[in-house]
Formats: sequence, structure tokens, C-alpha cells
Amino acid sequence: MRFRFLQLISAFLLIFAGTLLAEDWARFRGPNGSGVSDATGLPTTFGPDENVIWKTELPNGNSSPVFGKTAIFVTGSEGESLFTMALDRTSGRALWRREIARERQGQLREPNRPAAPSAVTDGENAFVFFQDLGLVSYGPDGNERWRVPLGPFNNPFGLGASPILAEGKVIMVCDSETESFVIAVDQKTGKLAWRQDRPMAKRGYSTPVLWDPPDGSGLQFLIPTSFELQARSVETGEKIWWVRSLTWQLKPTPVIEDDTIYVLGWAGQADLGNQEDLPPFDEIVSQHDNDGDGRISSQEAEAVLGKAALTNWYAYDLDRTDYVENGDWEVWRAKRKSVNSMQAIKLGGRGDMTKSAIKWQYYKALPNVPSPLLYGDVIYMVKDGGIVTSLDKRTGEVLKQGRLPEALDRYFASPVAADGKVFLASEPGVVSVLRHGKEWEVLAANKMDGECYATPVIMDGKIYVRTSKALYCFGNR
Ligand SMILES: [Ca+2]
Ligand SMILES: [Ca+2]
Repeated sequence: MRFRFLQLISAFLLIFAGTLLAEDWARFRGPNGSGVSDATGLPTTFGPDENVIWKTELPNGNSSPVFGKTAIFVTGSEGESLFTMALDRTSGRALWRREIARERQGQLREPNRPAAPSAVTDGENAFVFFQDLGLVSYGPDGNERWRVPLGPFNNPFGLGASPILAEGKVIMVCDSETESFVIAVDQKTGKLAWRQDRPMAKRGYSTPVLWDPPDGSGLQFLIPTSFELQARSVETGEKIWWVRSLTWQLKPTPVIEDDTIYVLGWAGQADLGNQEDLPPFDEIVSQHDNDGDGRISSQEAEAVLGKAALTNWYAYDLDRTDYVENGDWEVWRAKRKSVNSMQAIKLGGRGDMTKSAIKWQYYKALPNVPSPLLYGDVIYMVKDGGIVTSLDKRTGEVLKQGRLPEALDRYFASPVAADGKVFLASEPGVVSVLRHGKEWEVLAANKMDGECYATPVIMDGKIYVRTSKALYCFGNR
């Protein structure tokens, strides 16, 4: 009887939590990373002099703001300082600002920055990650609750994934060329719940999404990883099922709807048609190991890989031994076989689901960093050069492709949608607005006064745009 009652209570809590998730923009890219809000009444035209509700200057950072019950949490960096700030949700006024000196200067490639991952919040507390420090939690008054040092990381481009919350845990994916792992720590104490190593994961940047299987087997989080999509248990971190059809360097966050996950991945040299079937390492050694030490030096590599290998040596010698050994070579072989794509994958199963799970794949005009947007029946992608491609979510067929005439730029921010509109922020700071539909059309191109790397936020009938200088709250005035 008591058990039944507890079941009923937890069912109720789950429904309640679901409702909160549907409305709140508490993590990177909003509800389960979808970028979609049910807000209405959003402005179509806005800018530094138009429809500004408030504006708050911020230190530099590529991270997006996240929304608690009364505060907005945002990170930034200046020199050696790593900032976390809380702003009043109504006025944008700074409530507190905390600073921690970074412990090191990890590898970064422009335009990545020390404060790239977005915070996540349970409504009251903030959880932030910096690659030069680790995980930190702040309470509602800015008091530091706990700190978990992590790193340094062997990722030549720096880290980019954001932490997420699930079942009382903070889950953080830390992917690099060596020693990739995912950890979960207790949200209250920072105590380690579990850690799982991910040996084949290389240079990853995707933030996971959550999926609750209808069979009641327990909440899973899904991470696009080098070469495969992984579904893992929130409780233990163990890998439950996977699909081996991904490219090697994953940046976008996938989106989930009903029984399908939509996964986008683009990486250099992996466009369809460029694949090579390279020989195994022992064959390479037998032909090119001139000094007979059983490994390939950079000089020896030139004959196998060409001159590019010498300027890009870090991409081959992943474990930084100055030589290519079997482990390095097997990753390179897998990279040269992998294919860039946008794909629809059926959720669920056990073990390797590659043969049965792929519904469709699309190979052209793929973005590098921006996540795909699923809005209604349409999938939107935006690629450098301002090329927007919309696909039918059921078949992957192209509905429309066109350019954003006033924003032929690079794109790092992910598209977001609400109110029948799609918002796309370009690197130099033009936020294009589309009328949503199979035959989408450009309604406006709004010029900001700074660069945009952060994905915009939609809450309370307003759109929030972070530029290199400030966070703007835009609404119909
Ligand atoms: Ca050698
Ligand atoms: Ca090596």
C-alpha cells in the first residue's frame, strides 16, 4: 500500500517535472536542448535601438544564459578570471558576480573561449563548467556550494559541451584526444556518483539530451560521440545501446521527438565520397618504419600521409608521444572511413542497433557547429555562408534551400524557434528571423552591435541575445 502511494507520488512528481522542463530554459538550448519554446508575441525586428526591454553588459563568453526561477545565470572570462553572474530575470540587473582564477591556460582554437560551456540550473542553484578549472556550483546568493576539479584536457580546440542535470546528478561530458570520460556528481554535494571512460571518443563538443524509454527501464542520456551515438544510463553511466554511423568530430546537440533522435555531424575530410579504406598498422610499419623502432615518426609519416601530416601532426599523434603508434593509427583509419551526415535514428534497444535504427541520412549542406532545429514537421540547418536547408522530418527530403541575403556569414550559435518564427544568429551579429514553414521565408535581418557565438534564449515572450558586449532582452514595446 505504502509502495503504491510512493509510486503515485513519484508519477505525479515526474509529470510535474515534465511540465517544468517543457517551459524552462534551464540548460544549454532550452527544453532538452531543443531550442523550441511555446512563447508567443515575440518581436520580429529588434536591435540595439529597437524593442530593447533591458541590456546588461557582460564579460566575454560564448556561453548562453540559462534561466532559474528568479535569476539568469551566465558565465564569462577576462584574462585569468572565470566569472559566473546572476542577473535579475525581470530587470537584467546584476544580482551577484563571482570570480575564480583559472588554474591553467588549456588549449583553445579561436573562436572557442575559456567560458564556452553554458551553465545549468535546478531553478535555484547554478552549475558551471570551465575547462581550466572543472565543475562549480553556486547557491542563490552566490555562495560557492562545492567544486570538482577536472582536467587538464588534451583537446586542441578546447572543450565545448555544457553540463546537464538529471535525477539529482550533474552530468558532464569531457571529450578529448585521450582519456575521454563522462562523470556524474551529486547535485547537492558534488560527490562523484559515477565515472565512465570513453576510449574511442575524440574531440567531442556535443551536450547530451535526455530520453525516458516508454518501457520504464530508466532515464537515459544520449551523446553523439566520435563514430557512434551512445545511449547511457543516468543511474550508472553504463552504455545501453549505440548506433555506429556518426562522423568523428561531433559538435551539434541532437534533438529528440517521439521515438526518434536527429543527429547532425560534420568534420573535416569526412564528406560523403571522400572515404578511404586504409591498411592496418602492421602493414604501415612493414612498409614505412625505416628505422625499425615499430612506430612511425613524423618524417616516416610523410610518405604515408603527405606533407600535411607534418603541419597537422597533433591530428595524428593523438597521445602526444611524437610518434604514431597502433592506437593513433586505428583512430585515423576510423576517421577516414567515417561519413558526415544529418540522420534520423530510432530510439531504444540494447547493444549495437546500427543495422536497424537508421531511418534516413542526408549528406549535403551540413553545418559545422550549429545544432539542427526541429520545429513542427520541419528540420532546419544553417551553414556557413548563410545557407539554410529545411528537411522533412519523416523522410529527410529537402523542402527548401536558400541563403540569408543579409547574413552570408559564419554561424556558431544554434537556431531557436517560437511563435511561428525561427531565429538564426550569425557570427558578426545579424539575427535573421524566418517565417516557419515548409516554404520558409526571411522576415527580418536584425543587426546587433557585437559578435554572436551564444545561442539565443526564448522565455516569457522575449528573446535574449548575447553579443560579445552585452546580454539584450528584446520584446515588443
Ligand atoms: Ca620508426
Ligand atoms: Ca602517439
